[in-house]
Amino acid sequence: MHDDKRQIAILGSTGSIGTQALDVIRKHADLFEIYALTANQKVELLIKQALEFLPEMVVIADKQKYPRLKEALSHLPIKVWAGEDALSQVVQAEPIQMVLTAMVGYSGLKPTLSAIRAGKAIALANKETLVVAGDLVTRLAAEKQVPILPVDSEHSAIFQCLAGERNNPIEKIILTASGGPFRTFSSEQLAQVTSKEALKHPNWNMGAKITIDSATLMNKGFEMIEAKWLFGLTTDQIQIVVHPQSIIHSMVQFRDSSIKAQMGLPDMRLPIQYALAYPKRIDSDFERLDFNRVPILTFEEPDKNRFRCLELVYRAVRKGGNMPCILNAANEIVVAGFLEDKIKFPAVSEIIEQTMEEVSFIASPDWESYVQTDAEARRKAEEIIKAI
Ligand code: MN3
Repeated sequence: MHDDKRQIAILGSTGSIGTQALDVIRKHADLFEIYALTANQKVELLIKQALEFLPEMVVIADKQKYPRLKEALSHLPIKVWAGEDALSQVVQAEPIQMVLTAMVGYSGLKPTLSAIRAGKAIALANKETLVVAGDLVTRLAAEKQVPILPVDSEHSAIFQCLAGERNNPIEKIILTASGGPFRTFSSEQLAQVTSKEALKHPNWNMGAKITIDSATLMNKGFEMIEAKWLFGLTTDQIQIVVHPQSIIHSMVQFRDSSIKAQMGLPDMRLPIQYALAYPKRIDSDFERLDFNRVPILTFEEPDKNRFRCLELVYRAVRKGGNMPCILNAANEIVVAGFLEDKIKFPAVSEIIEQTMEEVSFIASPDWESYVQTDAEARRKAEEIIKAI
């Protein structure tokens, strides 16, 4: 078979994380091999990637794009599948060693659980998976002894700070936030911002959904939940600090008061590469940080009044059960609405809050209840948007 190269499946290969992961893999063809690529709809890019990386299999979630994909790859021995269910099947293929989950939102949950069930190491870029069902996911991963390697830059930073600290408990973590494009805006200014302005992130180059989440600070709230599950922490052990330069990617404080930070220029390829090659550090030609050219690093407290989504995240976590799932579903709907300019910026948190109040609460949800909750919360949020 494929000698000793690490066999990788990428869920969401045409998105921002997926394409950056392929950049890393292209440069390290001696270490990694692509076994499977999947995309939601961008069929032309998927074809291009398949022709370059020659995976064993490709999946397009949007079934209407199947004929085009099939035809374009018909001269090659690549298996071509379509549909959501195929995503959960391909990740179980025997030779796959690691699955990079780079899909957007709730849709990443099911294939991630499927990959864990099959014992595949997870490079987790789909934070919504842990926001929605962190209990299910982490329990299953522990049971199957499957490592979940964070790709989110903050969580990768924390994970890197924990190297060599196996028996030293975390006192707290300091999760840094850039503050997004509207960090200095007043409430009045926030009421007028457009999706176009929100899509201009100051430091990080990311997909549309996460960029809007960064502008509302929902992303940081989600990352708080993600950290809670990944590192087994309480919310009291997680401090969010706004650090506009995005040089410190997060920190860990230990019980002797020592704080370790992981730093560098903001470049998602580093946390992607760290997860793919873990536990090894491998070469990179990424631009190096020169401290003589960073005049100042600043820190400030996040403002939960101007950025209400952050407050809603804490409320959802305190409540527990299916509440974070409701929060996530409502957020996916309002972000789509905001991107289509159907709603204004302040309505984002208002609609989420109303959805959280109106969807039925379940204290100990199982898989079925998560599926139902997600559907109900989406319906409710859509209804509220239509009524505006
Ligand atoms: Mn992040």
